[in-house]
Amino acid sequence: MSASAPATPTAFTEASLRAHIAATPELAQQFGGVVDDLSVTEIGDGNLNFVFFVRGSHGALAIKQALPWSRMSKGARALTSERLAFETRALQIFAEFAPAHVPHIHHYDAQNSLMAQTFLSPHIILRKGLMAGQDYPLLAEHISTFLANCLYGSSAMAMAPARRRPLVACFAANTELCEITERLVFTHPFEQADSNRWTSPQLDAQVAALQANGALQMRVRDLKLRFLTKSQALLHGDLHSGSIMLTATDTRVIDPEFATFGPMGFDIGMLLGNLLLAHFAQPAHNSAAKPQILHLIHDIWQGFAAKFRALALAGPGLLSPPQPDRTQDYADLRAGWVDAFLADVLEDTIDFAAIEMIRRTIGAAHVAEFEEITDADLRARCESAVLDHATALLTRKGAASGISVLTAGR
Ligand code: SR1
Ligand code: MG
Repeated sequence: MSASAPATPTAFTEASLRAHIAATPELAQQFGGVVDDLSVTEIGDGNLNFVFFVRGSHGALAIKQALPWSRMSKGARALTSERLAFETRALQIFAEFAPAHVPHIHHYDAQNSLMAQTFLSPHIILRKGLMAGQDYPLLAEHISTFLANCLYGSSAMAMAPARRRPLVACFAANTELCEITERLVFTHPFEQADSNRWTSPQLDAQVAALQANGALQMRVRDLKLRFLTKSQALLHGDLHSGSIMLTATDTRVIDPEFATFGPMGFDIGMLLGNLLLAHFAQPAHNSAAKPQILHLIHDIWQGFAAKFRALALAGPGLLSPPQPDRTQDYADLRAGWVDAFLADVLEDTIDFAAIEMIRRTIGAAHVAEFEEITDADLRARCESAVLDHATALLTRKGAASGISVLTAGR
């Protein structure tokens, strides 16, 4: 695939998008050809793009437009519209491996940098559900399936090199979005940068100590190197709890515009790190922290590991025994190999979860769980615990005994 650069797209307004849909048969047919009664509302609340909810009497769509600048900069910061091509391609690949857990793409238009996908309803963003104290009994099952299927399916264990090499090259060109991650996740929070912000003055001394911690600094550099070079699988690239929409029975992963090939533990760790952030913020939102989120973290990892292991051992793939009739001879060796592989993914998962927790606390991009705490002292107490826990994780010694390392002491 070539994620070709679109011509400079014009920003749609609600009115001009309605006219564009009426004039575009591929879009109009999604509404049964009935376009007179379309209501169009801009509902996006992310950092980068515009999202329109289009509803008619015969259908509904979510239409995303990626302009050549980031939404949060209001036009000041240039950003290639090509990100929507990467998002579209990633969603198409994820749909091959986990069709039940991504929205369906109905239309992609590179010229206008516009993509139409299923309007997910009555789904809400996971982060908002967790903040409202919702429990999601099927989330771990669903998201561990998404992770295992997509990470294994796009790995060199499963995907033929002739298909995979061009894909790796294609997504390696998602340079601008990856640069945001390299800067905002791995670099700025660990140095003095204008974009950093934290609850001040309460956290000033703790941030100074964290940035002066040599062991932590070296681990962060090592993690950045792993992100840059360990091309294990096609990553979503920004799998936080704002990138999942769900109901009690249905879970969909959205917004993979940061997609690139990278270490499997990056996606898993970003998700688990955001769940831990939700847990650490609970004292400010509820009277007492509830254990559901910690159970969720355990269940997601255990589900992922079990499903990944089953996929890798079932083959066909890299781990297939050399001769079908020798399967038994290799059974233990193959199982041991997968377990060692998963132990390495676990180390990455813990590390990337910890770095995500730090960057969401002292970097440029924070999370609603903390942003909505109005009592600065209470917010700082919760955030201080985040920084302590994440620093301990990143400077831990020895191999992790299991996912419980991530939630120890909580
Ligand atoms: C400029 S974008 C800031 C952050 O929002 C996205 O969701 C990514 O997490 C990015 O780091
Ligand atoms: Mg996003």
